[in-house]
Amino acid sequence: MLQILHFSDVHMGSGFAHGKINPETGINTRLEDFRQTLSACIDRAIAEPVDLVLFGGDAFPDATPPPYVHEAFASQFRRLADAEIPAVLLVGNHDQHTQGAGGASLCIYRTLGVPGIVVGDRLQTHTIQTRNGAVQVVTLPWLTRSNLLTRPETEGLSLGEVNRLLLERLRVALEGEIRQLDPTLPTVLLAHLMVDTARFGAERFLAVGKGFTVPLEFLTRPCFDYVALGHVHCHQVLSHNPPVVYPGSIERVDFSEAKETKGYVFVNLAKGKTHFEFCPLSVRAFHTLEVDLSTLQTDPQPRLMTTIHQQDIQDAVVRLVYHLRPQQVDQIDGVALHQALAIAHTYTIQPNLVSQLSRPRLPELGTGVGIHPLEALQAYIDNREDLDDISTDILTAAQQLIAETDPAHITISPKDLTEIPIAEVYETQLRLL
Ligand SMILES: [Mn+2]
Repeated sequence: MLQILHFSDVHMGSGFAHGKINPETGINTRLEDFRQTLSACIDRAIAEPVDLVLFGGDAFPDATPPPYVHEAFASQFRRLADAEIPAVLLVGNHDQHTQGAGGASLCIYRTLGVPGIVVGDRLQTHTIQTRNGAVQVVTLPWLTRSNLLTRPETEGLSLGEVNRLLLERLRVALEGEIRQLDPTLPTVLLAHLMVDTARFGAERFLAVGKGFTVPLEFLTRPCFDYVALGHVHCHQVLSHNPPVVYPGSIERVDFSEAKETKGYVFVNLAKGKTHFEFCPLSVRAFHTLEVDLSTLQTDPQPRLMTTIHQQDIQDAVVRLVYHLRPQQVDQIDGVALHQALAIAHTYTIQPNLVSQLSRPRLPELGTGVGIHPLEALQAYIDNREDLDDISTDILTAAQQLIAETDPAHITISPKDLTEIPIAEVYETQLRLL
């Protein structure tokens, strides 16, 4: 049996806006947080000691981090090399440089020949000797179309067609790797990708209609005893046989990850009977304190202070969002807010003036199970006297547009109309992944 420590998505050097300069070191406190959390992972690896460390990709926000950020990452892997624990560093999308092969930020480890460190920047099988025997690690870095396709092959194709072609190539290439595996050795697939069944925070499918995703059945092959993933920041287990696991990011990169537990995965690898355990890391808390004061007829300040005191914000990254009417602005005691928030690690205050002109949602749009776009438009026009003159033209034009589209795709459900804030989170997360 082999012991493996698997973590991913370190993103060292990101989220500086949520930190402050440490006056003693001159370094942003969020870099110190990330370094400390990565160090906690490496501590565990050395304390055991494990036989192998797997890093699932996305070391930095981009492929050209400043030297001190590079150094913060490298100094932790140096500890593994000193302890003679082999490690595989997989290349994620944030690690790739646009300028050709070998451009990934992590390739420097191979160039320097750091003992025991393997860089996974292509689909390849590495047989690694550990103190408890050999293990095969198939590395599958973030795929772009240039990895498996040539320009003439993709010319004139839609994005969907390119993705289908890319998947077909991946299927063949992966099959080629699988066929030459030694069936007597324990085997891990280490991949940085979006699986079609991956979810995050708001329990929505991440993958729907968003770029290149890989079907889960590509990964759940009996030849793999464990599938170590990277890319999605929210820890999740996609399959148990074999285990297919996203450990998630090790630190909160921004507020969209406020509610997620961060950690790494400890794996006991054995042919056909792998066990794993998610191990939470103690990381800095993020809290959004939000209150609507605009409906209050009394002094809004006590409600605002109660909102702050309800949450344990000591040493947390905090954002206070309050909604108020323009007439209430003078009733807010800004000095008291700053005093109450001072125990936070960092904080931002976002007052949000509620416009007197904004209309409440039309009740007609909030009821029923699915509403036809024409009905929705009719309800809108009925509530806009200024559109009376052109209402017939609008409806006629809408009917023509709808006639040109497949009606199955354009029914608006009340759910869609209420999910705008989640959609914002969704966009934020996709940008980070
Ligand atoms: Mn990624």
